[in-house]
Amino acid sequence: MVRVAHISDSHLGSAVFQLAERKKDARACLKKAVDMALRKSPDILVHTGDLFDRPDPSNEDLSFVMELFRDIGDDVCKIVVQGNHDIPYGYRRQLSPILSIENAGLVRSTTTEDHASFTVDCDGEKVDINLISWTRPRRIRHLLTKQAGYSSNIKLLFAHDLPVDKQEIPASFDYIGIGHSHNFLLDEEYDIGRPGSTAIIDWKKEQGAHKKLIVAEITKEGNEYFTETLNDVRDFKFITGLDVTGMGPEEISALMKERIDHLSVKKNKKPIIIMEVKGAIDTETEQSIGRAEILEYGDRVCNPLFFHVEPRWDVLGARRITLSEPLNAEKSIVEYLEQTQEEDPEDLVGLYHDIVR
Ligand SMILES: [Mn+2]
Repeated sequence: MVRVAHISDSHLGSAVFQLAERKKDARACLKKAVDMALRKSPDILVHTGDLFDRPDPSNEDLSFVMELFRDIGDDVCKIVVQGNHDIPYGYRRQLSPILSIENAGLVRSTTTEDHASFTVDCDGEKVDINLISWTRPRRIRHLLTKQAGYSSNIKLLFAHDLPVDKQEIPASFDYIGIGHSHNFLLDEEYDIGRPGSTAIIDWKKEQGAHKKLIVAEITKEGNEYFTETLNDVRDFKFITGLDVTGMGPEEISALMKERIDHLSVKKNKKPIIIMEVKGAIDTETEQSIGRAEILEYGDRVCNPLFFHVEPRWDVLGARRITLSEPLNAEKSIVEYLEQTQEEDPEDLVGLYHDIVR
């Protein structure tokens, strides 16, 4: 049996809302994931790419990663494939920072190529390892076929992304570990695992998403899977379901404050709060919403690292007017003027009477 601990997509250097604190968080999230993985005593620790958010990581991030892998020691086989974020645009693969880490002897990767195949020894058990770094989809199909041959050894495939149907993946692999998408997936029938990112990178795509450490105990007869939830080190609070259709600015403001009041936050944890507001409002209302006041209120009540209001509302050119008796012209004029607050109703009603007479 060989035990694989699988993590992915750490995006070191990324910072949601340009918050410098998130760069530190990303490192802490990776450290947390690695520590969690090591507690499972894996033979192989694999990171399926996008270790960095950019192909030119900061010295801080690069030295952090080198220290992290160095401290794991040589008892664990450490593997990193190169993700699309690790590689400079245009596939100039040789410039990836992953190559530096590999050249330092800290991890195995795909060198200056887009793939690699080698055999390692895990407690006397021979394990064939096949790697595919980020490359063009056609090239991935080609590499898959090339690496697919039968082996009596345990045979593993790690790729940043496999843009093919699962039925097209050759059955000769005993476990297929992938990354790229930041949400957890485990298909035990096809033995495909994707842990999701170690941190929240893009909250719009990862809201309510699960990220997990995948531990696979692999034998030729079949695999056993264990997963453990990987929460971001930072608290993210999503306030959703606010529909402000037909409301005025004061009502909207009151609703937002009420939802802030109901949030359970530990003040010393400095969470990131994201409030999504949807519905249909008119231009006038949009301009009158006291956003600064609401943000200030949120800051006071929750002491967040950052509070963001995401306006998902549609702005209507004109406000919908409700007329209780549309055939009653006089009443309709009054109601119209009341709802639009355009002019003094008396004037127009007087004018109407003059016309009718
Ligand atoms: Mn990614």
